[in-house]
Amino acid sequence: MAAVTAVAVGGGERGSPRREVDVAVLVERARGGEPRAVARLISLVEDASPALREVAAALSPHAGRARVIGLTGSPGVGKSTTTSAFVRSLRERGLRVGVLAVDPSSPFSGGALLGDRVRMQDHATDRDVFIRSMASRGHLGGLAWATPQAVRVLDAAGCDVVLVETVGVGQAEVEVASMADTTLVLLAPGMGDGIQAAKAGILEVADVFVVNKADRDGAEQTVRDLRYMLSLGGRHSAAGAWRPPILRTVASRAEGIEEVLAAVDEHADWLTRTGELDRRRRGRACAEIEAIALAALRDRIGDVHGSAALDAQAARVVAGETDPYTAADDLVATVTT
Ligand SMILES: Nc1nc2c(ncn2[C@@H]2O[C@H](COP(=O)(O)OP(=O)(O)OP(=O)(O)O)[C@@H](O)[C@H]2O)c(=O)[nH]1
Ligand SMILES: [Mg+2]
Repeated sequence: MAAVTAVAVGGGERGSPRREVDVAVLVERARGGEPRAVARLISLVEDASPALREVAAALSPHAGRARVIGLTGSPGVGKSTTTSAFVRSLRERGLRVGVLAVDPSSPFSGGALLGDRVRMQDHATDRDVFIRSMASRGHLGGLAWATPQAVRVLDAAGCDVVLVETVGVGQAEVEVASMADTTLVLLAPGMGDGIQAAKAGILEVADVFVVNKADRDGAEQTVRDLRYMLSLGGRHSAAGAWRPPILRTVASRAEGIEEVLAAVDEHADWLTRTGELDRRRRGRACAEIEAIALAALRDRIGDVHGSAALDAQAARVVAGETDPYTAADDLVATVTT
C-alpha cells in the first residue's frame, strides 16, 4: 500500500484558508463517482496547485478508458446544444458522460457558463453526468495544458465518454482537437464559417463535419462549400485515410444527432482497426510531456536571468574569452543537471 500524503493547497474556492487535501482519498471518491471529489480534482489541476503532480500520479493507473470526443466551432454555432443532445443519447445507452466546456477567451470558470447552465440543466441531477467549464485564467500554457488533466480526472471517475467543447478561436481549437480521439467541427449557415474553417486549418483537424442549424437558409450552400474544400485535398485524400462525413443537424430539435453519433462510432472503429487510436494517444502524450518539460526548463532559465552565473558568462563573452553559443551551452548545462 502506498503511503498516503496530505498536501496543503490554496483550495478550489479561491481565498479560502489553506487546507489539507488527501489526494489518494479524493481519487478514490472520484472513482466512486462522487461529484464533489471530481470537481475538487479538476480544480486542483486547473489551478496548477502544488498537489498537481500527486494528482497526476494518482490518476494515471485509472485513466485511458474513456473515449474523448471534441466539439469545436465558431461562437454560437450550437456546440452546447449539440453536446446536451449527445449527453441525452449517450445516457440512453447507459453510458457515464463527462463534459468539459473549454473557453480559451474567458476568465470565468468553475461552474457551468450561464448559457450552458440553461442548456445543460436537463442533466443537472443525473449522477452519471459530470459537467464542468474551464477557462484559461491566463496562466502559462493555459488550457492546452490543464484540459488533458481534467479529461483524465473524468476518465478516472469512470466516464465512458468525455465530450470537450471548445470555442473556435484559431489555434485553441486546433490544440483542443489534438486532445480528442474524434473531433467534430460544427458549422452553421451564413456565418462565413467556410472561409474561417480553411484559415484555421480546421479542415485538417475535423473527423466529422456537422452543419448545424440545418433549419436555416443556406445550410445546403455550407455543405457544398465544405465538399468543395475537401475535394481540394489534404490528409483525407491519402489511400486508406478516413474521409470525414458531412452531416446536417438541427440540434435544438435533436434532429440528426443519432446519425452524428453513428459517424463517431464508425470513426472509433476506424481508429481501432488502423492503429490510429494508439498513434493519436501517443502523439498527445508526447505533446503533453514536451509542454511540461519546456515549462520546467523555462522556469529554471528564468532563475538564471539576472543571476551572477549569467553575468559572469556575459563578461567572458565581452572579453572574447568565449562565444555566446558556448556560454549558452554552459548555462543550459547548469539548469539541467
Ligand atoms: N435555429 C436553430 N438554432 C439553434 C440550433 N442549435 C442551436 N441553436 C441556437 O443557437 C444558439 C447558440 O447555441 P449554443 O449551443 O449555445 O452554441 P455554442 O456554439 O455552444 O455557443 P458558444 O458556447 O457561446 O460558442 C442558441 O440560442 C440555440 O438555441 C439549430 O439547429 N437551429
Ligand atoms: Mg457553448
